[in-house]
Amino acid sequence: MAKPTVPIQALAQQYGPHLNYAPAGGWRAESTHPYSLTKTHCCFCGQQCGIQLKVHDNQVIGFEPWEEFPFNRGMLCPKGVKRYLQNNHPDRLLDPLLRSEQGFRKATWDETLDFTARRLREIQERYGKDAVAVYGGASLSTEKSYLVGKFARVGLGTRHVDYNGRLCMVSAGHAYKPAFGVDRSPMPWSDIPKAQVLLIIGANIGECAPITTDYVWRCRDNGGKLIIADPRITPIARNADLYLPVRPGTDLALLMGLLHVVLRDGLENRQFISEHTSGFEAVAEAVQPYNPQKVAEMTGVPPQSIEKAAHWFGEAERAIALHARGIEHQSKGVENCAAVINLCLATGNIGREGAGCAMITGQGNGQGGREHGQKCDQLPGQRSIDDPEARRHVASVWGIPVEEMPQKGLTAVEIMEAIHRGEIKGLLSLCFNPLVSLPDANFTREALEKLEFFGVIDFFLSETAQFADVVLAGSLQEEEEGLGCSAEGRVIHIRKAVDPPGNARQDCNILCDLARRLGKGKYFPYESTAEILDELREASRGGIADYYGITYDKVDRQMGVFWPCPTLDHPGTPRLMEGGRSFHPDGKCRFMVTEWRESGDPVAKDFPIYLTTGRVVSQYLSGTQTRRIGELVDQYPDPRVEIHPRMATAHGINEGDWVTVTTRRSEITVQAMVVKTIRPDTVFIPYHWPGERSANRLTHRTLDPHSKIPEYKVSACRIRKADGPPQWWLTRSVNGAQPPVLQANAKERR
Ligand SMILES: Nc1nc2c(c(=O)[nH]1)N[C@H]1C(S)=C(S)[C@@H](COP(=O)(O)OP(=O)(O)OC[C@H]3O[C@@H](n4cnc5c(=O)[nH]c(N)nc54)[C@H](O)[C@@H]3O)O[C@H]1N2
Ligand SMILES: Nc1nc2c(c(=O)[nH]1)N[C@H]1C(S)=C(S)[C@@H](COP(=O)(O)OP(=O)(O)OC[C@H]3O[C@@H](n4cnc5c(=O)[nH]c(N)nc54)[C@H](O)[C@@H]3O)O[C@H]1N2
Ligand code: SF4
Ligand SMILES: [Mo]
Repeated sequence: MAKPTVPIQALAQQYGPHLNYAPAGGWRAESTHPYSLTKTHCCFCGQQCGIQLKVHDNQVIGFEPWEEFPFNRGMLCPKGVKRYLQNNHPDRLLDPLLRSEQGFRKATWDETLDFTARRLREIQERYGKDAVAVYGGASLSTEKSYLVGKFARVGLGTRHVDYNGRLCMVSAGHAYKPAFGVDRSPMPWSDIPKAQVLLIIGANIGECAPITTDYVWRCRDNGGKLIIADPRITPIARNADLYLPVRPGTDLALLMGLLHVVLRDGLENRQFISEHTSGFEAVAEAVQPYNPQKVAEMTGVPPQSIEKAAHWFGEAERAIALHARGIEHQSKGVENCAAVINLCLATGNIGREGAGCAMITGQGNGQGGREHGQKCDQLPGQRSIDDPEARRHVASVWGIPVEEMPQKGLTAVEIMEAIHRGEIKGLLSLCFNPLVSLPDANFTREALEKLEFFGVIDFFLSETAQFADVVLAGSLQEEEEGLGCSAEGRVIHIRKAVDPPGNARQDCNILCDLARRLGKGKYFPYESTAEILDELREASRGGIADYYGITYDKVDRQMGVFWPCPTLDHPGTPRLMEGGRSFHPDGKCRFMVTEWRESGDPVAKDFPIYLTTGRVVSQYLSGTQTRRIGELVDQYPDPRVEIHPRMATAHGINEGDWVTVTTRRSEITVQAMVVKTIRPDTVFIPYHWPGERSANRLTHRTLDPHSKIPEYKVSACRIRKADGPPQWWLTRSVNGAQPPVLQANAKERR
């Protein structure tokens, strides 16, 4: 089907690119009517803070803290206190939309679902089953993400199903799984305050895991020392005992250097190494050349700081290393994580109170969403899709012949590349906004334009959804019952507070209805998410992420259950590998050899500056949700480029000047934020915006060879002072600062 090149449709013009802002205090004045409170969780990041939503007349009208929930004890960050403004937002999609000559038009469910099923079937008949792909997401509840995997493999029979966690959590998983046999934080967060040394590498905890800050401060109050490695002096780094200003993309050398010093000075734990690990000798040999002098040259971290960090970590009885996307969003993301693990294994810091390593999971259900089969290489229970026994087990739970279980498919970025090559012709996407979040956005845009059929399930018309043929109006987190799993491995209960508004439907209901129209209804007979959970419990039974013993009731009673939880009377497992025993059959933890290599977009004469990208506290991911909330937008309205004063002076740039940042792919023009808190050879741009404000126009598609994560954290760029404001700024609104607010309010539109 021919697509307009710039698919700005009638409704798209109404909804975007200028989004509606929710005013302070919500869309309606605080109700004086009685309200009820629903204990649930924040829909945003992987901390999954407990919160109580205030409900009146089937609408979420506010919140109250949930003081008893042990993880956050009532605390919330700036996004958490505004999350309630979405349920009733005037941009909510209240009906399914169908693309017509004039743009999108409202349509009925029968029309849109029949059309979707027909187009998917036609494409599969013409080009084969694998010509369609499914994208899922890790903001979905665990039941929904289980359903996405089953829908793709049974409903459509395609092998191509993957999710947005491929941009997020996979480097950690691809290191932890081979090292420990399990992909989960090995320790609960309550271990953090007990550590004597905390190494935080590539994680902006203050802005991205705000409640974890509290655990870090408690560690320091107990006398713990804090080491931070980041090219930027992030808020938490300002209070560090030792700051390591690592050059983007060079963490592997730093981590190998730390292990070098530990081994050189005999700080390793020989007993732990011999009793609980394998592969030590090869790693010891690999780090041999990484002496502090050499590492200092590679990373920009002074040799004395490398020595000091290694000694603090190696001499501590209890040390913890925490990491996030700063080291994982690299073409050697997996090896960076492996190097963190090697350091902890060599010093015996695993499986004990106050000791260990952990990835700080990013997305709301970033943990639960990577356990039950929406990944291309995975079946429920964190089972490998290549494992014949796992295939047999899951096929029998699903009631399909094992030969019909599709094999491993492509990963998220590879799916977009296959679409660009014309190999994948149809895409169904939920909970993913790839136009904003994938690297090299111009490429993504070209790919989306080539799709013969594109269906999206979302509750807002995201930038990506504007390319769709159908948009199915789905549900917010609080509109459907389910489980999630937080960064520390705690399974939590997302309670349904309200029904979806208007004619919007629950995501599970949409997927099951679609499966029926594809002739696969008998595999999707569920009347409730509890029934999906029951099937998931069976499907995961005996697997690594064993949920058999987890029920909604038990999660409520215990305020969360840490998996694995193999039986109904099992209390759950807060700390994994207690005593050093891994999940591998031999019980050993495995060292992994790591090897240095350059990043995929190296700095050179024409592009001499490092560009790194990431987040700010007030915005969330691709911004479809938080760019619609006024008070959050006011905190940081548009992307800016952080530049060190020395680099700014060299380029004649002052605070607030317009700066054009150019990479080998493209350029964007944003305002300068001149700060002393960044390395003088590096600039930083947050990525939460679309179009001409999109940092992902600049990034590149180099992937880590194992995890297939893009290298968002390292690009090469040059900068110049722009002549004046860019087009996006000049045309953004009448008064230059505030996008226009749509007149109609939610009530009128219903
Ligand atoms: N406010 C807010 N919070 C969020 C999110 C959000 O969008 N907004 N998203 C959630 C999600 S999905 C995720 S994945 C997490 C992400 O959480 P984080 O990983 O903490 O956040 P990022 O900003 O992506 O990057 C972290 C840090 O890496 C640093 N960095 C950049 N390059 C390098 C490098 O080469 N080496 C090292 N060591 N550090 C480097 C950056 O300066 C930054 O401070 O946050 C979660 N929480
Ligand atoms: N340059 C650069 N790019 C990055 C990163 C970076 O650091 N730098 N970080 C990467 C990371 S870590 C991540 S996690 C990705 C995130 O990238 P995306 O996953 O694309 O971002 P989201 O904003 O979560 O998009 C999710 C979409 O799903 C919708 N949605 C949310 N919850 C639900 C739900 O329950 N049901 C349905 N149907 N829809 C829902 C939202 O409205 C939104 O439109 O971005 C990646 N991109
Ligand atoms: S820290 Fe994360 S989960 Fe907690 S309130 Fe903030 S965004 Fe929500
Ligand atoms: Mo993420």
